[in-house]
Amino acid sequence: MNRDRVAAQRNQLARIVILALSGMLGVGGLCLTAWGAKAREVGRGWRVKAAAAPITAAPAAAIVVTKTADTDGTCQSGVNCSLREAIKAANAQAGDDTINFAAGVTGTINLGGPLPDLSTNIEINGPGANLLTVRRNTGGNYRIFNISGGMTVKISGLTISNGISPGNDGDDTDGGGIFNLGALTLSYCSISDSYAPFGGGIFNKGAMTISNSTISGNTAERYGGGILNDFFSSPTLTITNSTISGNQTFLYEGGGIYGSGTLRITNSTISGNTAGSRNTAGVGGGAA
Ligand SMILES: [Ca+2]
Repeated sequence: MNRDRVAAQRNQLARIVILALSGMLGVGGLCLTAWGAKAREVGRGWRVKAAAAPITAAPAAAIVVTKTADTDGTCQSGVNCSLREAIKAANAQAGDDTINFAAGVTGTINLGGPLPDLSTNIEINGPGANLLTVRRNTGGNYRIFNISGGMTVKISGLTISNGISPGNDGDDTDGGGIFNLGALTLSYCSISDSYAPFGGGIFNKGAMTISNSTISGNTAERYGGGILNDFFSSPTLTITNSTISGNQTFLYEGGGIYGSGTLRITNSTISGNTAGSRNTAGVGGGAA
């Protein structure tokens, strides 16, 4: 049986199905999709034509980081570009962005100051949490990543470490490693050794998904040593295949996670977290 005959039989079959549906629904001029072809009533007969490919804008080329040095100049993608310069370039250019790392960009990015907020839709694809760390080094107290409201951000394959929330008032007290106002997906990441009064590792005020990641060794003075899902803004947090361990609060609940809003945890380990001495609600050190 040749291809033309197969196609003819499929078209005939599509016609029968469509006619049957048209009859059932009593609808003429019905448009249905069958076997990837769009059938349309034309006059008294049927014509089957291939569906046109959707028209989409070409995605911007990925910005490629080439070094661990935290320089603050202009990114020459794939040639001479730091993570800081790549984020600046992504924020400055229209459209969604992707940041990749050239082969051999491994070890530690020691930051000399806060990175620009992630204020564009962006995907940052690290080489692996065991291969590349981004950490606060000099330049005062700051978080590692701030995700602006309304942005869709994906971060994978990085260790994010040693962040400290920048101040003692309002949102500045929230989130030592990451402060999320957008839609953030973290995968294959490690968030470690960070500090804030609220949400030592992560403070989530948006929509957040964490998978295949480790949140460890973070400290909050008050609530949510590892993660605080904000009290007031009804955030959503979904955690799968991850480990929340060795985090602590000095004072109140949620050594590992303090979960208000919507919190879903599946197939994850929450262990060895401790909550503070004024934990009068008697909630354990894990998820509160
Ligand atoms: Ca952009």
